[in-house]
Amino acid sequence: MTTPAPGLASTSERRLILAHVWVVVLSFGVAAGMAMMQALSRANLELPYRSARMYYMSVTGHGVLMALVFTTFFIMGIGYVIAQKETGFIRWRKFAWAMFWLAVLGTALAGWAIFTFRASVLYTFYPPLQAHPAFYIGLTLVVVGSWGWAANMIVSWRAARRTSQERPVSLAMHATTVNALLWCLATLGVASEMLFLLIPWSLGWVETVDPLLARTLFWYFGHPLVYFWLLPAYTIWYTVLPREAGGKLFSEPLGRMVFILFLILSTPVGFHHQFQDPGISANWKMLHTMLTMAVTFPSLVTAFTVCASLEVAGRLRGGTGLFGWIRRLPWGEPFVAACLLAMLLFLVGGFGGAVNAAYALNSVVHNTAWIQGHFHLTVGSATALTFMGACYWLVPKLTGRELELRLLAQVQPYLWFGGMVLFSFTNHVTGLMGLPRRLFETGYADAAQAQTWESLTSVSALGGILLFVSAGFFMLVMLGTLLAGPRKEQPAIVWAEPLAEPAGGFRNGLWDRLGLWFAVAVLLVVLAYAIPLWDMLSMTRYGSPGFKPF
Ligand code: HAS
Ligand code: CU1
Repeated sequence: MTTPAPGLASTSERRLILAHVWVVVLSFGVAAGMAMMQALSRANLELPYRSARMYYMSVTGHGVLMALVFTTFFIMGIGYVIAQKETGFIRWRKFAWAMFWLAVLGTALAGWAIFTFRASVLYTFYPPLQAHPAFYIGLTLVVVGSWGWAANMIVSWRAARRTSQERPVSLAMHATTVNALLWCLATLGVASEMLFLLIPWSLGWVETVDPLLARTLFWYFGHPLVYFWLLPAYTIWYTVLPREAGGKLFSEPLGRMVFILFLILSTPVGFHHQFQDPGISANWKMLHTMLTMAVTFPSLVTAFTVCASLEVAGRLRGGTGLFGWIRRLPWGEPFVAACLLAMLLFLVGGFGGAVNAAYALNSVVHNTAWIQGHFHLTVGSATALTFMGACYWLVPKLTGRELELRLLAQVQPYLWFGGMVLFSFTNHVTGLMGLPRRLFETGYADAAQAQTWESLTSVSALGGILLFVSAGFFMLVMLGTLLAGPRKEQPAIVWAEPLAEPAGGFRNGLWDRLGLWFAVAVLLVVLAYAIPLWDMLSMTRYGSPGFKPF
């Protein structure tokens, strides 16, 4: 191992973080390859091996690897970086390794079930589609591994608090701890779904499963899951981007507030994925809608704060006039470009989210290609592109090696942006034209309606090709840097400075009381879920046997 950036982790700590990075890079590579096949398949191109069985296996593999594995391992890795910087070392190192290997084992089990065609149930694994028990047990192990990480973040936060009673922990530590708390609360839903419903059912201990209850427990988890993906991207936008772009963070207290609002508002909103489900009364759907509208607020504050920070950067770099500062931002820096382009795509994806959350509009877009357009702009861009950019920033610091193939790293975010524009925008439009999501055969035997969206599915496939090339560039840069980048001392990690000291100075304030806010979050969850869940458990329930159509 070479000398890392000053102040960054001992050799064994870097090994732990780099182990996470390896899983990130490899899972991303496999998932990106499958995505390309799917995009071409949906354009009805005759490919070798094209079949419904192959398609649903591939969509499951892509969804699980991208949404559950790539993201979770990145989030754990960056969390360790933050905790180590905050407190000087990573706590419970052996336990952290054990949790890492548990999550890897879980990924391997689920991967085996998927790639041997035993789990074509898509990443939301809705019953009555039924998978091999290894799939459910594997994913449960990934979650248990991530609980070990969450405990580590919370303990590190407490240690940092103890050493500095007066001054709050850094915004980065605050944010990663909030994300860990949010994760603990959210995963209760999926853990109960797995333990009480899906695992016993897949093992044959019970004959039937209640799809409505399972979906409800899934979405109790599924919505905060999207913020579990988003908050690390926001953490990077608040604490790394302003400085790398040459400026300062516009307001630190606003950042602290934003993460707390996510902690309390992320979970009690899951019914916005179930507007079209029977068995949940309109009143509860209404409450969840209102809370969904509320949870867009911290994102709007983020749009403002991050934009203001970028304006500071652009002006410090000599930008003038109304928009001159935008041109002055370092668009050629791979990390900065990835973040800026991710943000631009998220602007569109976020507003699409507000459309989804409106009941009447949801009935138009639900289960159409619009939804896959939406989530490729959010998790597929805001999150994934920011994480890729963060790898360009972080991996050289971890390895003490320069970024290899820098030109490819500079081009890669633009290719992703272009690919996503072609892919996601056309998916929004074809969705409005009635094209269902998750459909293998989009041609409907040349039906007239299907012909109207045909040219657009080809544009979307073209987007898929650009995304594939972009993913290939990312892989080459990462593998090159990890294995062969030229050795050179790297600058230390320094969080973005705030533009001005907060009024009243840097002191622990209301937003730093994580225990209090966690209690508020639990209370809101009970309010939003206790009665509808009780109703669901007490109504006459009709279970379903399992189905394995593919
Ligand atoms: Fe969503 C479905 C509502 C955000 C992910 N969402 C999904 C699914 C996924 C997903 C994966 O209400 C599909 C699930 C499935 O498979 O069935 N979503 C929302 C709302 C928001 C939202 C209201 N979603 C996300 C994020 C995700 C994500 C974030 C992942 C990371 N979503 C829904 C609904 C459904 C749904 C329904 C169900 C649909 C159905 O019927 O099935 C909001 O949180 C969004 C708020 C965001 C904004 C944008 C803020 C913009 C920022 C960027 C600033 C950029 C600047 C540019 C300033 C309001 C922060 C600066 C640049 C310069 C160059 C200067
Ligand atoms: Cu959601």
